[in-house]
Amino acid sequence: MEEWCESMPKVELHAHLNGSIRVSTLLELAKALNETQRDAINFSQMKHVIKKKALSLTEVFHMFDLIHNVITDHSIVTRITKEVIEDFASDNVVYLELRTTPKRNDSIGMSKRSYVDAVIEGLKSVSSVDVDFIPKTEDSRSFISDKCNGNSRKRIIVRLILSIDRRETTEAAMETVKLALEMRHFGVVGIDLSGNPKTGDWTTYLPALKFAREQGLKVTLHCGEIKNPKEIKNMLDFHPQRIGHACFFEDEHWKMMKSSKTPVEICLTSNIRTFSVPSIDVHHFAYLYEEKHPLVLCTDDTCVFTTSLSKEYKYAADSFGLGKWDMLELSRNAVEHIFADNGVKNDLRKYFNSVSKNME
Ligand code: 6MZ
Repeated sequence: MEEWCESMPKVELHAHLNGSIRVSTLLELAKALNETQRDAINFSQMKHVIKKKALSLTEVFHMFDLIHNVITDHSIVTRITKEVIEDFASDNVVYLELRTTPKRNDSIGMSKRSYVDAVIEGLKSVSSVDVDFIPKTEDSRSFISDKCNGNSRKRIIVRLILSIDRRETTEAAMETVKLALEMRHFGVVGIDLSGNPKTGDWTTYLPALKFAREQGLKVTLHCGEIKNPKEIKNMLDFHPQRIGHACFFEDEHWKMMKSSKTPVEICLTSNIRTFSVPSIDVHHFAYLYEEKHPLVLCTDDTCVFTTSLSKEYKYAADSFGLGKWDMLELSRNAVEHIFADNGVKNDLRKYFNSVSKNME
């Protein structure tokens, strides 16, 4: 099963760039920073957190602050983007929606725009695999069809989602949405709301999220990571294209979700390791899967949770008694919920069809 989950093509729709930084890179950058600026980072604390099996949400968000501290210039943003793409491609992810929060940091001359430019540089700089990130015109050659035709180089389609951090103001959230609109020709397809769920208020981000939707961007929301029934209801009332997590849902929320058929990005390891779900046998994956509700297995943060998309599939198979073909079907179904255009969707459908024939 492990080999099967590794070798089958996969679709990743919920991966945060900085949370997916390579562990070796994180340690290398932290060590270097520790040598030049002793106060900038607590290296031993970082090593300790990386090794921990279970992390409270507070510890997870502290970890993100530690990671953000090592991102001291644009070239590091470019490097980590490049490596994250390479890592997903080597795990046989054929379509990746990578999300990241555009960051302004005046002390290093970084604006939200220059941050996203550095991410795009990272996409361009991958050389070990072929990366498709520029949306094509309807009649252009299919990227993934080359793969069906026996091209042996690994290929990955990447689209970007810009995240609004819950610590941000309405103005900052709006700036991110405007940036996403400007960067559509570089494959930005949507907006995400994320960050510490204990922070901020839904009404702060609503104007920017509404604007994003009006302008044709897709929206996904971190929803129900903690118990907050009112916010969950407001988020579901907004009708986002997808939601992430859905851990603290009550009957009323499940009802709303079922009638709207909103796809759920499921991050098993993340939910278990942060205690958002007490144990895997009570994870809502089982309920949603049985109900045939649209769902997609995702990693969240491969570095922070020491996981990969193959591992998430293996975890689901082992925990819920699913077979190899169930896994491939789950992966294929994810294609229906991507934010990229129908051209990409059709190519991926064809690709999965040809792969499943070959795997028979
Ligand atoms: C909520 C999360 C998250 O944007 O700097 N992030 N937000 N819940 C989660 N699950 C535990 N995992 C990651 O990537 C890191 C940022 O993504 C959000 C947080 O805002 C975190 O700072 P970027 O690339």
